Amino acid sequence: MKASPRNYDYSFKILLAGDSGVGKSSLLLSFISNFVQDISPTIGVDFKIKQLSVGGKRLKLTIWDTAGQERFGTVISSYYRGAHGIILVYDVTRRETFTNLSNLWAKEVDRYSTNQECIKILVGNKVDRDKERVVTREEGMALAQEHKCFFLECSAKTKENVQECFKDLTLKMLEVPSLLESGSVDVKRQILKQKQVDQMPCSGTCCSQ
Ligand SMILES: Nc1nc2c(ncn2[C@@H]2O[C@H](COP(=O)(O)OP(=O)(O)OP(=O)(O)O)[C@@H](O)[C@H]2O)c(=O)[nH]1
Ligand SMILES: [Mg+2]
Repeated sequence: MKASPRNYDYSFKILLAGDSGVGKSSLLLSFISNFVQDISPTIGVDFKIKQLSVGGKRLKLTIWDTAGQERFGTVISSYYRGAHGIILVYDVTRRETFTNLSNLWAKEVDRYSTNQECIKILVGNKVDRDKERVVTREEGMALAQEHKCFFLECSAKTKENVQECFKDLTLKMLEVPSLLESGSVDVKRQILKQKQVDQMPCSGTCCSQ
């Protein structure tokens, strides 16, 4: 058996953070599939893989999603470890989700993320509920500037700016040499692993002639 051809140039780990109910899983689902549905709160940690081409590069994105509530210490550090990109999400209709980003989430990111140059994007979700909006775009932009994040407002429900969110993030990651280096190390590791599997002596009857 031959090693499977390498079908991506970089492998990146992206994660979603923010309060419960802000729409992290909905954003992920909206990005991954065309199907937008009402979903239940996340329990534990989940991840999805998406391959796409951005800026002429073939990327494999592993996007991690976890519960905004009830998280456990040991899980948190492995969740953040090695992340190349972090999406910090708040709900534009719930101010506490916005203030918690500074009070809680940004601190957690600083404490646990291991890539000094990882790219962060602040996302104000649920802009389709404009009448209920309590956090202005200007406030979002100011917070993003304070925490050295990029900024975007979007709606997982209408899909407005969802593709852009992930695309902008990956484009920025592709500009950072240290992230490219660790992203391609991961690719090399995967190829090596595949080769080792392919070279393993066959234990079945297929080679016994
Ligand atoms: N109107 C509107 N509702 C949304 C949007 N995004 C998510 N929702 C709804 O908000 C609720 C919470 O969404 P989730 O995606 O489960 O939120 P979460 O951040 O993953 O929550 P946890 O898993 O508990 O951390 C669901 O009822 C979604 O349908 C949006 O852009 N617009
Ligand atoms: Mg969720």
